[in-house]
Amino acid sequence: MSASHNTRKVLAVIHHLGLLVDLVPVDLVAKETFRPEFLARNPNGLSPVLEDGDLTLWESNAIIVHLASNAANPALWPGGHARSDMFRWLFWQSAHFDPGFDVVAVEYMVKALEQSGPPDLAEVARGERLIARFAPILDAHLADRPFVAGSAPGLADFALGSSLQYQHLVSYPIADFRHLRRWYDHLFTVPAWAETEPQWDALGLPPSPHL
Ligand SMILES: N[C@@H](CCC(=O)N[C@@H](CS)C(=O)NCC(=O)O)C(=O)O
Repeated sequence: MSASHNTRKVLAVIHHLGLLVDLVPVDLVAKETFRPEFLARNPNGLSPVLEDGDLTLWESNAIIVHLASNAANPALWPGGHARSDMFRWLFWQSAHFDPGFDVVAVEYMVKALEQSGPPDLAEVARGERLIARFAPILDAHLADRPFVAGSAPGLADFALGSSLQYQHLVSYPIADFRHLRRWYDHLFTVPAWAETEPQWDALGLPPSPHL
């Protein structure tokens, strides 16, 4: 499975919906997303990309929305206010929740994998400030619910959970957020989440203690 957290959320949704897809792995460390054939599909040079008929779609949250909206699965594609609530968390994940975790993971994990130099501690501090600002909001939201939108896992859980996927490799400052940590542990009871855990050993990294 891909070690990219943005790709993992897409894989989890594919798995949860039972979709049949052809997976084309890209090696991020080898910078394969900057090859012409990849850039033709996503000029950002970022994974993942979905090709569905004549549609080529990038941005992981757009991809999971596309997949869920085309599948008749009310848990992943609710109606009315619940859909608006789901979109709120998806946009928030991308704009606010993910960047802090992403910065810290890049500085400590990606740079080590790429052998591209020591962590920039100013960047780490910036990422940690973002986590300190936004993680308490999700922690408080999860105080009285097992999943982000209630009793069943949905797109918001897969998206937000992806931001934490390196948490056994990178010491994120989340020790105080006990509801967040309980929710993330609980996400591993969802087969689509557990079974799309990256193969860390293939990257020479330790396995997740959640499995
Ligand atoms: N907002 C984009 C972010 C995609 C992204 O950052 N992908 C990472 C992997 S998790 C990537 O391809 N990184 C390669 C690079 O930065 O060179 C999305 O949600 O799809």
